[in-house]
Amino acid sequence: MSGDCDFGLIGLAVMGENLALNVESRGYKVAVYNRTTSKVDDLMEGRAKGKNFVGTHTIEEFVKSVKRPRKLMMLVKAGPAVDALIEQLLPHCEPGDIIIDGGNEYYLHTERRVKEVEAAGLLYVGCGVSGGEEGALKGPSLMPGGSAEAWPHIKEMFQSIAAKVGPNDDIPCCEWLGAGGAGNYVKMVHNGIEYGDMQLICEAYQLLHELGGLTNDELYDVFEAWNAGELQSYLIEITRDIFSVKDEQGDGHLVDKILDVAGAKGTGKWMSQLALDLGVPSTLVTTAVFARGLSAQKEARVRASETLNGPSAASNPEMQAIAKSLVGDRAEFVEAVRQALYASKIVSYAQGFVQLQAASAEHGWGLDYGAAALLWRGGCIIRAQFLDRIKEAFDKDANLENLLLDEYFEKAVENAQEKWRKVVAVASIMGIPVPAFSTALCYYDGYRMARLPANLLQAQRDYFGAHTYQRTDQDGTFHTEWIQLRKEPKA
Ligand code: NBP
Repeated sequence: MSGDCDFGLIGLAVMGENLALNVESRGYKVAVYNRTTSKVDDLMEGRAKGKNFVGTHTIEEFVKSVKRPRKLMMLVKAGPAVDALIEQLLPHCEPGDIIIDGGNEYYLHTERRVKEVEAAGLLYVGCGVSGGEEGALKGPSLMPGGSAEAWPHIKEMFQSIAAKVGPNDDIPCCEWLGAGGAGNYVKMVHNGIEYGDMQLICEAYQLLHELGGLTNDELYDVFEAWNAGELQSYLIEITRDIFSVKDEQGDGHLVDKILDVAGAKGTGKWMSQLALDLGVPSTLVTTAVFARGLSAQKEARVRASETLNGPSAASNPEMQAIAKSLVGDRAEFVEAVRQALYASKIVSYAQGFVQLQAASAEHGWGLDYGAAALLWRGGCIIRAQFLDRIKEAFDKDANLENLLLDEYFEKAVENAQEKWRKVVAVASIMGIPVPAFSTALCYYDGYRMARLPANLLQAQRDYFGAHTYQRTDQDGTFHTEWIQLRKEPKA
């Protein structure tokens, strides 16, 4: 038996409730269920009143109220809750039904669930959802992957509820990404890039505020100007807004009253861990994760600040003169920081796509990188104008090895690098930590070096552990008895 709903949604917390309303607003009839069933009643009596919804109080009633092949989406806490729900859904579902998980799930869980659910004759989709509560309601970025057969069934509905971009606002930020956990992986990299972007903006803020002496009102103007150019993005826009908000409980701006301890939910850490597993240097996200970790050691930092000294640059006229000669006057400094931010951001995205390529190769997903860039163009937290350029780069060359090799980005970094280097140098001279600006620059310099000092590293490994090495002038694997050949030490 099946009902007449086009779609079913489980999980009526912020994301689920708003997504259900979004789907209904596009002309679909929606069944809803929540473990705590009073939330179903609250929705039916509240925001869903008079709309095309069916509220259900058991999983069986929920499943039976949806048309076959059923499209049943979960937006619940990731992890065991999803496994528990799949177990409850399966006995009531029928072959061909589609179970969709919209949570921030670890991609390997989705890889496993695709196999388990397909073995039961159903289809399974792990769909990254980005854009928070507002995105879920008005148009999120959707990143689906899993059982490919499910895509034709959900495509129209998912593309209709997704954010739209393009000159006519008609290109949906929702495309099929690939098999298994591809959708969750792309969402995880999105979140990791978000970590990098936020850290870069925070470093720009500290430089402008502490070195440049800009007030919150001046920072507002700077971020407003930046948002009108190549840095245009949601994160720059909300940062601008933050500098305008006054503290309702006292004097001054709210941002100055907020404790400098950053929280994290873990997707940045996943991306860093997986980068290490793949052996790809995603240094921006890793640095951003560590920067949040250092911020969380607030009490230790306060103690250390009473003991550890930095350069006396702030009070040293000679150092200040060097800094000034590097970055010029205030306007030039602001522009230099903008260029450092832009170049570092390009490196961050380049690293994200390299990691996606490595993961896709390992799992055989056949990821479409241009599509991933397009999905991030609207609806999500990292939405930014320059994602159009990334899409264009992958449209030109689907197998582009690194974004930095695309002509547009190559030139952009080349144009920015002089100022970028000066900003990192000045920060170092003045004792201001810019871990993300610096690691981005180190990656750029390391990546463009035909020869790195790893020759010496290989010699060290062979010396102490007989790990062998290869030569530049001959094929084969070599080992040297370094102690026998070395110069006798004096002592
Ligand atoms: P939460 O992540 O806070 O989850 C709350 C929902 O999960 C409630 O409906 C709750 O039911 C249900 N739930 C739990 Br907890 N354990 C359950 C179980 N064992 N069986 C059935 N249901 C269970 O909600 P959210 O913030 O709306 O996020 C939903 C998903 O979307 C998460 O994976 C999240 O990571 C992801 N996401 C969130 C955002 C965001 O901005 N919040 C953005 C993008 C993605 P109950 O009412 O009975 O407790």
